[in-house]
Amino acid sequence: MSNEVENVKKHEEEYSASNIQVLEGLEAVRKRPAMYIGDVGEKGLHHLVYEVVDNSIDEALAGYCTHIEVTINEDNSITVKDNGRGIPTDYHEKEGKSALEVVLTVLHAGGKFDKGSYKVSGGLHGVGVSCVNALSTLLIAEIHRGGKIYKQSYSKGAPTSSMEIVGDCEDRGTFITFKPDGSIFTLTTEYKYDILANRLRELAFLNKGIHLALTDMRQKDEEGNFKHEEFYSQEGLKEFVKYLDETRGEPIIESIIYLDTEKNGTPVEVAMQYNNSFSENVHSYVNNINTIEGGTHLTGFRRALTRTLKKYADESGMLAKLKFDISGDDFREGLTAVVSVKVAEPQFEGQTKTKLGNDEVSAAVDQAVSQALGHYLEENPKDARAIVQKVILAATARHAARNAREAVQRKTVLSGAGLPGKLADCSSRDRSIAEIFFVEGDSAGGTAKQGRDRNFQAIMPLRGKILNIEKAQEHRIWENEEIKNMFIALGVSIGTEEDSKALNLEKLRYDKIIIMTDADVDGSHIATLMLTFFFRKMKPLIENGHIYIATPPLYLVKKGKQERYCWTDKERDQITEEFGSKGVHVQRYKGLGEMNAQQLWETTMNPETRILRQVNIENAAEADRIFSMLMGDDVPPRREFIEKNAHYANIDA
Ligand code: 0RA
Repeated sequence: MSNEVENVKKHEEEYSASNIQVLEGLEAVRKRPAMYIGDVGEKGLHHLVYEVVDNSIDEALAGYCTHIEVTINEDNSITVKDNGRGIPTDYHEKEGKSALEVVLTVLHAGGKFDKGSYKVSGGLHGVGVSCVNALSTLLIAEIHRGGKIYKQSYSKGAPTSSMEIVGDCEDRGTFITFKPDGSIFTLTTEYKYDILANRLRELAFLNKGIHLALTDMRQKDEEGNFKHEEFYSQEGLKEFVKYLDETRGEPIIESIIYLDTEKNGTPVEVAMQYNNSFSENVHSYVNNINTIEGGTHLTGFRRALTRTLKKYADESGMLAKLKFDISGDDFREGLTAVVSVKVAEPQFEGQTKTKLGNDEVSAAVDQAVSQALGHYLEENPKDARAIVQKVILAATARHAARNAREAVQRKTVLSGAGLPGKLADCSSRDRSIAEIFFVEGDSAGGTAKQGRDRNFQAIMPLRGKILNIEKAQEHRIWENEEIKNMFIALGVSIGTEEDSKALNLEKLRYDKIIIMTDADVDGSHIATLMLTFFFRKMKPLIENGHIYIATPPLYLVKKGKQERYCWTDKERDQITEEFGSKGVHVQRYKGLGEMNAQQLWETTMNPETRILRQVNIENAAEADRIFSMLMGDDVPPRREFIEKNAHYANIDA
């Protein structure tokens, strides 16, 4: 028996004191799980996996690990394997137990006693594996280290066995299997392959050279192989930008502008590409966390981009004929870019704690980008001219858009009156209870008006398809009646000339904004157009959880006087069976219009009985890609996608 294990055994009897303290720590996690992992819904459930994977990523970034494998087991437990050094198993004096047990039972213990390396990864909440342990009915840790295999089991954060040597090995690494506690994750304990795949793909792009893999033991193909994908990126963000741009317009420059460097001790990696689309597609990360609120790294990037391009444009003389000035936005139209920095002690600010506050990072990114972009422009004059031409085009279009936008702005900001004629407003002025339904078509709009509770529900019918934001130029957007009406009805105003992306939610008139369309291909297309609009032009509405999708039922199953609505084929079959198949009539609802006001209220609008899906952006980069694909020129994949996916993939509605 090795010394390490002897030590552990010796100290097992004197467990109690420190152990109780530790358990109290993890008890807090079980009592208020949302405080530690964000929420106990689908997001939190998946967050457990990220928490474990992040530790393996740290091990890889420290240079000790090359492969990380995630498996969704048949029972929805998860196994994460890596080939790192393995969590230390030796006896830990201060805590009176093995280091493994410390890592698994002490909050934030993760890399505490590994002073040499600084933790750059670590999930958004950075709480460590002990949290995962606390929230699992079973956790098994298997460590391959120093030729031995160590194993220990836990339940709800407490060990249910002592650490034992169970065999010999030649490899090294950490295997963690955990089963999330259904009494905590009451909404769902079912893992979604796509959510995990998207995060692992993102991690592969963000950490070039690491092999990641995902296997789903619940899904087998005809040949008996489990669903499996590998994620690996040799070129990091360069490939990330390529991937994001696959679904967008045509690139206007020869190659992706790329840099991977370190400035003042801050690792900075940036990739960028211009294409002929009209939207900005810039994503930023700090320590592998998507900083959706931006921060100093993004400020540094923008400043460098604007200054360097402006300087080049001025010197080229291309701006001589321009009669109006260029704004910062113009430099980013059609830009796809990813900015990733690693910061030793990140300060996260903002509503969702995804805004980097560290001042020093701004200069680091600025310097790195100015240098690399400056060189690129000098060495590629043809591309440089193409970019400047694109910027001039953007400035011209913006100039044309200004009047149109300001007209909308004046109307929304200055006049309390003048709500759109088509809006049937609710009587309550209490925003916290008020809802607005955007309804497909005038006829369904009429039914909804009759069926609603007019006290708190407003109805706004939309005629036909709304403008495709993805393909329209800015001024067309602000001139569009339907879109103007939406802004006016919602009461929000758009930002100033300098920051047309800022959205003022202070005057938002409704807490819930509900998209209600038919449950068919056309309906989901319209819903997607609406979501694209919110995503591109009113993102804070999504980020703050104001956007919902109504789900009308698919079927009405009737037998005599009995009637039941069904939302899935499975439900329909169940109810049909329950009713006994004789004399059962199944009605398929193709559109909202097939229901009368009472039915629409009962099934789709009544807060007591309806099913609302809240739209959130789980993964902004992936959402961007999907919206570009759905709304872009490349029609075949869109068709296929819409037909296959009723639920808007990662836009986790
Ligand atoms: C603490 C210290 C060391 C490694 C780890 C933790 C570690 C944790 C996890 C979690 C998943 N995979 C992991 N791999 C390693 C340093 C070990 C040493 O100095 O040998």
